[in-house]
Amino acid sequence: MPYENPKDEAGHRRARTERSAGGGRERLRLAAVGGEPISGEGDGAPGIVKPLPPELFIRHETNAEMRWEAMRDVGYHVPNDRFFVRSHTSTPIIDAATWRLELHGTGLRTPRSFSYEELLALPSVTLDVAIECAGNGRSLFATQQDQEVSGTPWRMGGIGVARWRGVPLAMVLERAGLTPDAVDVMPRGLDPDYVADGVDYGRVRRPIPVSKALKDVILAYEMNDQPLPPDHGYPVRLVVPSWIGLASIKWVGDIEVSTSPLTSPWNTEFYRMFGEAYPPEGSAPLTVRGVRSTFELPWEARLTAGRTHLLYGRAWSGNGRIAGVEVSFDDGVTWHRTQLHGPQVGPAWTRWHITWHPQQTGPHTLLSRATDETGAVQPMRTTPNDYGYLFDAVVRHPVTVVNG
Ligand SMILES: Nc1nc2c(c(=O)[nH]1)N[C@H]1C(S)=C(S)[C@@H](COP(=O)(O)O)O[C@H]1N2
Ligand SMILES: [Mo]
Repeated sequence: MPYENPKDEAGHRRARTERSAGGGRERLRLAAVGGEPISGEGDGAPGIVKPLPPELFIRHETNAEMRWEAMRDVGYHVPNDRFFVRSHTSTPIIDAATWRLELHGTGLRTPRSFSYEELLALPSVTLDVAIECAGNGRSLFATQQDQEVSGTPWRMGGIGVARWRGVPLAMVLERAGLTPDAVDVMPRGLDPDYVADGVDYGRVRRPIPVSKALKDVILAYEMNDQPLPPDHGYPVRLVVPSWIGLASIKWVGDIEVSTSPLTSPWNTEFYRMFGEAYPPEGSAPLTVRGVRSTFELPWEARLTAGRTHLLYGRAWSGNGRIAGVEVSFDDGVTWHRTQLHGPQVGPAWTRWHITWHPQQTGPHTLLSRATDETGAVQPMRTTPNDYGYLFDAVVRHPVTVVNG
């Protein structure tokens, strides 16, 4: 059964087109819808294999968001059992013994395929890289900016950093005779066709330019020293550093390499900015992610008054390393520099901490604001777009201070 989601991007895109055809400007009522665990389904979710205990995850239909408090006292990497899952349909169960990666297209002189064993036998690289969904933070358009956007209502847990091991995509492309005039590379997943609002968009796929493919992309077969878990792309997925998560195609089965530009619904209809601030055909396809930060605290954390609390968080940017993170306890009137600690890998993230000694009980809002090495800093407000992509504004984290 194809999975249909009335709030999904495809449905909204069609509705948007119909509305603009009719000249109407009214908004669809598609605001964030809670994000509480669905009761009565055990620990799983439709299409996801691994358990999703409610203390670690917030479920969103075929997706599961990491709870940030689950990262307190956890090291630099997100363990595989708590890494967020974003899947358009469901996790396919693939037998690595019969799986093959097919390389084909006009941009290859010697198209060929690789078995799992052949890939594992090639020289490997190991990289710490964040994967973050373009929709991470989407629900905050509604809660912070009073804007209704369509799509999965992620809070800030649509991100994770893992240590990925695999083969540089460049090596595999070279072995298939990449031609000098090749321009685009399109990996395609082996998960079921994405069907939404009665339209079959085919298998999840999205082209990346050859220049990016040769730069730092890997065909990963290990995640945190384990074979890739089924939900994260077993046996092999792409890991595309610094780009939106969609580019990191899971369960890759074939890669088309072309001497002419390639398209798919994922770079024409979805994963572009649409809306008032953008041209009618949308922005260019989304690539690099912006700068963001968050606290490793429960949403609506409870902290005791009259005590010093050590608050932790993380910050990340597709532009490179984090230069600094500031925190405000008084709604942005004053800002305090945090201390950065631990590894600071550009395409991954940076941990930070700061102390806070709250005196007054009651509701508080904590703000964190990161700056990256290019000088990009989180704004107080993100320019809206219809699908709620790339929310990069300072997050208003609700906290209640209670008597000890
Ligand atoms: N084949 C396939 N690859 C995919 C997807 C998918 O649905 N199918 N989802 C993409 C999106 S939108 C994101 S954000 C990341 C999520 O990776 P994760 O589930 O390992 O966290 O995978 C990407 N790769
Ligand atoms: Mo995504």
